[in-house]
Amino acid sequence: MEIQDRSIQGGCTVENNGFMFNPKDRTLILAHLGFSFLAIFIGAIAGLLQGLERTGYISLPSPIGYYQLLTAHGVMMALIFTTFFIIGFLYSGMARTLGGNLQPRPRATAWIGYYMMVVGTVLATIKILTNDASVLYTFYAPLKADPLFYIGMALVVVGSWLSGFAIFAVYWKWRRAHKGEPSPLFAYMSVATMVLWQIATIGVAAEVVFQLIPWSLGWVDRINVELSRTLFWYFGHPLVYFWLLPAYIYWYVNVPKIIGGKIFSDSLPRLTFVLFILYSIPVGFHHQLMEPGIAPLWKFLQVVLTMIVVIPSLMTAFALMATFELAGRAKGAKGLFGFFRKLPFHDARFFAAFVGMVIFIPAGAGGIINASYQLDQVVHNTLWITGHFHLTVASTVALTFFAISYTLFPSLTGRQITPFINKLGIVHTVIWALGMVFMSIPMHIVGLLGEPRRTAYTTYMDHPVVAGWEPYRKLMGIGSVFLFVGVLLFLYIVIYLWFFAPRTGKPVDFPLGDVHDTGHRPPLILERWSIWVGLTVVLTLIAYLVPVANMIYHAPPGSIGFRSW
Ligand code: HAS
Repeated sequence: MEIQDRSIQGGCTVENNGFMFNPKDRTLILAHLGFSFLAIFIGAIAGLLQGLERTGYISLPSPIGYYQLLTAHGVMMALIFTTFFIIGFLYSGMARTLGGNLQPRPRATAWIGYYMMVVGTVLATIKILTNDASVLYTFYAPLKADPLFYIGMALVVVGSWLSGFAIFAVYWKWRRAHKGEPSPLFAYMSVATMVLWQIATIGVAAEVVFQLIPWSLGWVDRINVELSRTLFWYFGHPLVYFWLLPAYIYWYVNVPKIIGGKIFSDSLPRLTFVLFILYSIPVGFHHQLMEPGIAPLWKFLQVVLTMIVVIPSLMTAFALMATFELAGRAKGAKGLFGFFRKLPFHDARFFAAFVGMVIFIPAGAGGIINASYQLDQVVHNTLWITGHFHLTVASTVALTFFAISYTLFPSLTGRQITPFINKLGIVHTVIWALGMVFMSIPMHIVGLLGEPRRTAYTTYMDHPVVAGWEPYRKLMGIGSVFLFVGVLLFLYIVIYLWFFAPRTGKPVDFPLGDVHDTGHRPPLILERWSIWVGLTVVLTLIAYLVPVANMIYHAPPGSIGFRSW
């Protein structure tokens, strides 16, 4: 579409091509984002309290348990905030790029999905708050929660399937009307993200419906623990890419427009997303490298596949640098890295995402260490891993979601990013990054020194080894205070942009980059989903069929449930 107008708002260049969200889509998207903000708020309170308790600053009053707060923090942040936010963001891009709105039927499906997820979250939260489900966000058996917790989680998954179906329906309608044309990049990536999600969640749905719910209801006495963990991690690793891919969408599609550049290639991002679908699923064993009951051959195979799933991230790093360089050189940048100076670091919509990208470099390197089979023996189940996922999901992904909020809200609410709010967005990003530096670096170090994770605070009867961990614990506690302040600032910013900022008077576009013209159209085979889903099924069967069959046919008697809290 032609750009009709370009203006500066609060230090950010915003464009207007007359696009406005349909009010019904706007309500749907805002409902998802609003609920995700509620989740991040609850998750932050729980995070601060458990963080201070775990690092020895405070002692929790007796009815509140450390594991209870840790569960609330993990479920709210990792499962609920992310899922609601991602689905809202994907709807916004689908509406913007596929004809301007979601059609009534998919919209109705999306609402049903939303309500199912809300009811599921409420059920699970009640059970966490009553201390009947302190099983952490991975809900590993044989820890046994109240059945309503698992039923709540199942509702969240099924609700999210309906959201995926809504996205597929909008996409298919567009494809039928535009035969032979490649779909808009944002829409393509949204479909790929939801394809990955639908395949991945089959694992956790099977675990919850066939194992955890019957067992927690007392219909069966025992559970096959190894199988339940395998089904969880079949889901758990693609879950991390379900978090990452929307951030990549923003980096690939929105950031080029914000920096005044172009998308480097229309085909490369599509290929990266296809690679994520193929390789993010048959790799769950890299979370189970230290577990008995899985033959080393299968672990090794999945380690190799894990190394392959690193490649699309390396391709993304390359494409982003190319985008930055093209944009900088077009603005007259000189020298090898002069283009960096042309990037709009003063614009919170870019700055927050950029800091996320920079953090992803050491975070990704940490991931490769985890995946390196023997090295995992050193770091597995130590605080190193907690440091790893605070750098990945809680920094790279969260910072990009903050940037997305700053970009999306003016388009959704017709309100301006004022200079003050933009500056606050920058300050917020710096506070968040500092919080993660204080928290995640010490976590990595103390993890190498042997401090376990998923454990409450203890000095192990004043053991001298533990005395060496204390300074790192103190820093982690300070980090959690920074991050809590960061969440409060973020919530202040989005509430302001939602309800109080001055109105723009005219629509503010949701910025989408144009592709740098190379004269090449993306190959249409990338849009043949049956091929990619088929290959994914084949790869998954190769990686999982034999070991899972072994777990079932040579199953131990199974475990009764435990309530250790
Ligand atoms: Fe991970 C454990 C391996 C990525 C999240 N991971 C976890 C857990 C979580 C998690 C939550 O193999 C803990 C789960 C639990 O509770 O037990 N992870 C990897 C690997 C990658 C990886 C190989 N993880 C992620 C991402 C996550 C995430 C992404 C969330 C969003 N992870 C593991 C393993 C374990 C694990 C093991 C289990 C360990 C154990 O023992 O339990 C890779 O995908 C990483 C690839 C990334 C890169 C970086 C590319 C860099 C880019 C930025 C470019 C920057 C630019 C700016 C352009 C190769 C794209 C330039 C500017 C300049 C100034 C230079």
